[in-house]
Order: sequence, then structure tokens, then C-alpha cells
Amino acid sequence: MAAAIIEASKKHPKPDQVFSYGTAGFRMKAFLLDSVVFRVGLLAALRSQRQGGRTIGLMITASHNVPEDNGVKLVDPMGEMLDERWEAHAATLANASSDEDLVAKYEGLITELKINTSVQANVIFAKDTRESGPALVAALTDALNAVGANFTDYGLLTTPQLHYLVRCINTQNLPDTKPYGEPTEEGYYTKIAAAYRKLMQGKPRQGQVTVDCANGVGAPKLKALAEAIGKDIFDVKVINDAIDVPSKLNSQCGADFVKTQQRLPPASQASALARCASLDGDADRIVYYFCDSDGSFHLLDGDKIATLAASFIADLVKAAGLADLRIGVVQTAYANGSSTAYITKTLGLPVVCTPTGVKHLHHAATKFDCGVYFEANGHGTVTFSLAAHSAIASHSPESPAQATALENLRALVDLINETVGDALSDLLLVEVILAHKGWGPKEWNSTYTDLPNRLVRVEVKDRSVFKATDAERRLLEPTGVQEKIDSLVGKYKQGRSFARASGTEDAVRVYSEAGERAEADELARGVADIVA
Ligand code: NG1
Ligand code: ZN
Repeated sequence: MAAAIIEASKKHPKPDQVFSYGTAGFRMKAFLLDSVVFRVGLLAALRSQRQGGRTIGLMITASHNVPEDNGVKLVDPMGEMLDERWEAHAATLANASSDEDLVAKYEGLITELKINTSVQANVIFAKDTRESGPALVAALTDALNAVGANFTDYGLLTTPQLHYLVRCINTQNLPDTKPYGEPTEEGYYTKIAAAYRKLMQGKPRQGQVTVDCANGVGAPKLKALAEAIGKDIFDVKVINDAIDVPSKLNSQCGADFVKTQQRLPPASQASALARCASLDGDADRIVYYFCDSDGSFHLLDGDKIATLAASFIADLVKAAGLADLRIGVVQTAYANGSSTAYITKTLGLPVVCTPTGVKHLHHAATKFDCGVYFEANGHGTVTFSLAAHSAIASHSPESPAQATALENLRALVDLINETVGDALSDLLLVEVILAHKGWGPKEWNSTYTDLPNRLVRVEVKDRSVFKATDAERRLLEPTGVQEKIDSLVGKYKQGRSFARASGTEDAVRVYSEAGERAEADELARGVADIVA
């Protein structure tokens, strides 16, 4: 084994670079990633062996980043993100200084983690549409072959589709667990399409939804999903679907563009009050938006999706006679203060705030029976506890109304990809809820009004000196900085602001909100000056 790894590793030399497994795995300029992907492949096999041969997923994508970037991340057996404790092991292998050192570190992990290497490792993987994808897949298969892992290449997939497949594979043939679904791409469409058709039964047609697919993998996959659902009940217009022009990926389009620029992607020609949505490059994020009759742009971001989903699920659960299920919403500090107030005061549901990064939100959401989580940027889903799954599956309705609500709730569970935020599943979730409520985007938007807010990126000499606490809402270090921020925030009506080191870029981010637009801007500038 050692000789095989050394031989294969020679083809994938490590550049002079320090790598770290960040909030979204390893992500950087693609030309730096060859050795990283090779070594993550080794780790995927070890992870599978440590898990008794259960299948581990590996996704090659850099999401909303520029086309020249790429990245790699691992998916754990139930479709969740890699166990946080293993992120350090990924970095250990990625940073081994030579082929021999790599083998030493690899063997060190086997000893430290008590891994039985006679267990057959199983790995599945997929990639997004980036030009650098195929070469990185070659590095990966070199690693998997060197250690004798079984693997399946699923080709092009969205990130959430890979998460779905991992969970399907690992829940097949289990004595006391229902399989999550058919472990094929086709099975993904079939499951979601059937749930959507069920939920839309008898509902009035809502008109066309225009979806900007960021010129990424979401485009062909959304078309396949639409095909599976049928045009009669899903009228979607796909724009920005040029996946054969790699330079167009995420350029002037996509969820990140719309959220940060707060304007339409230029290719959009949607008419007034028409529903529009944008996905990101690997289709795990979605934001909605529309233009009013006066031409003004309105963003319906992750907070608006979370509040819509939470209100619908809370009503449905009650109507189904399952009021005992605990429903909660998980947000980060970037959630608009108005959304938090709406959830607690109007919907009467608990809100938990976690640090940035979906793994934190996901983890907190699983503490509820039905946990709705979204980052403001549109990454999120709903999780259901084992107790919720079994209550929903086994409850006997006491009236025809309860029976209908229960059937809808069962279909909703199938519609949602609870392994991870999934733009395609979230798109259908929003479409279903709007149809049930009889709302257009304007009615949805009017549930609450966002406080004016500003997000700025501040270049600093060393972002590692910024140490945050309280779900990143307060700075512990550098000393004295938080006091200055507090005293500035105190001067603004409905003012709130925080600064934290980015987990994905070499910068500090400052977020502010206040009662008026000009004040939110001024507060952001003031806090940026304090941290700069
Ligand atoms: P950082 O760079 O740590 O702020 C950004 C996003 C996160 C999350 C990660 C991973 C904001 C403010 N931050 O994190 O929400 O999506 O990237 O992609 O949007
Ligand atoms: Zn993404």
C-alpha cells in the first residue's frame, strides 16, 4: 500500500502552499488543487473504512466562486458535511511535505483513529461544470486506485444531488431505517417530482417562474427536474444556462451576484411582479426576487425563504394534529433583524443564532423536530428529527382535514432535501407554499420589511487577530474594539452591527443595519474605520 501511494503521489506533487479545510472544504485557484484532491481522495477512503465501509461522498466544486477556482469537500454517510474533527486530518494530509511524509501521515492517521484497513472503502464523487474538473477527477481516481477503494463517478451533479445519493446508498437495506430514496440521479428527480405533483394537486396555476442558473450545473439539472414534473404544473423558464462557456459561470448572474449587488442579473427580462430566482454555481443556494410595477427591485433572500417555510410548516404540522413537534428557525448574525422579530413575535417560533457556515446551522437545526435553517445568502433547508419522521409516518388522522394536512406534510418531507441546502428542492418548496397561500412575490415580500443594511469587506493586515464570540456577534479581540463598536451602534435608532473575520476570504466583514438607509451605510463605514 505504502509503495502504491508513493508511486501515485509522485504524479501529484504538492505546491509550496499551506492548505486548510475551511467552511466549504478546500477552495482556491484550480491549478493549486491537484495534490489536494489526490490527498482528499486518500482521506475519503480512510473515512469510509472508519465508518465500516459506508459510502463517503466527494464533490469537486467552487460553488459561487470565479471560473478559475475549484474546490473539494467530503460528504459523510447520512449526507451531512464531513465531521468537523476530520477537517484537521484533511489538512494534515494536504500539507504533508513529500510523498514519503504523506505516507507517514496517512499511516499515522490509521494508528491514531484505529482504522481497520481490511475494510473495503466505498467512495462516490461528482463535479460541477468547471473546466478544471476532469483533471482533478483524474487525480482523485489515482488516489482511490492506489488504496484499492471501490468508487463510482457520477459525472456532473449539483452538490445537493451528491449529498442525496450518499444518504440513499447508506440507508439501503438497513433493518430499521426507511431508504432515503433510489440511489440514482433519476431517483432524485422522481422522488421530488412526485412530492411536488402531490402538493400542487388542485392548486391554481401560478404562472411562470424565471430561474437564473448562474451558467452552472443547476441549468441541465433543473431542466431534467422540470421534465420529470411535467410542464402542466411546473412552468419554468431557465436563463443563464451556458455551461459550455466556462468563463460565464457565476459571471454577472447567480445567487451571489443578486444578493450582493441587490439587482437583477442583466440577462433577466422578467416582467413586473413575475417570480424570479437565481441559483449559485453548484445549485445549493437560491434567492428569489421581483420587480415592482414601478420597476423597483425587491430581493427575497434566505431570511424570507426561511420565514415562508417556517410559517407554512408550523401551520401544516398543527393542521395535521402534530402540534407536539417542536419547530424552530436557525439563522446567523447576518439575518435581518426584521426577520428575527417576525419569527419570534408574529410566528411565535424560537430562533437560534449560530456562527456563519452551514454546518453550524445544520447542526443546530437537528435539535428541533422540524428545524428550518437558512443563511441570508440563500443556503438552507429543513431538517426533521427521527421522532418527527416517525410521528409523521405513523399518525392516524382524526378528521378529513387532518388527513389532508398529513398527506401534504408527508409529501413535503419528500420534497425537501434534508441532507443539505438544495436550490432545486428549495425552489419547488417556495413554489408550493406560494401556491398554497395564493401569494405572488409581492404578498410574500410584505410579510415584513427588511431593515436597511450594509455588508462591507475590509482589508486588514492580519484577520486572525479578530476573535469573535456569541455566534460571531461580538469581538473578544483585539481588546477594546468591541467597546468602540458598541458605543457607535448606540447612536443609531434600531442600530446593529458586528465585525468578524471571513472564513473564506482574507478580509474582515462588517455588517450593519439601522432604521434608515443612510444611517445603515454610515454605521457600516464607522465600524469599518474602527477595525481597519
Ligand atoms: P465568510 O467568508 O466566512 O463570511 C461566506 C458567506 C457564508 C458562507 C460561506 C461559505 C456571507 C456573509 N458569508 O463566509 O454565509 O456561505 O461563505 O461559502 O455571506
Ligand atoms: Zn454553492
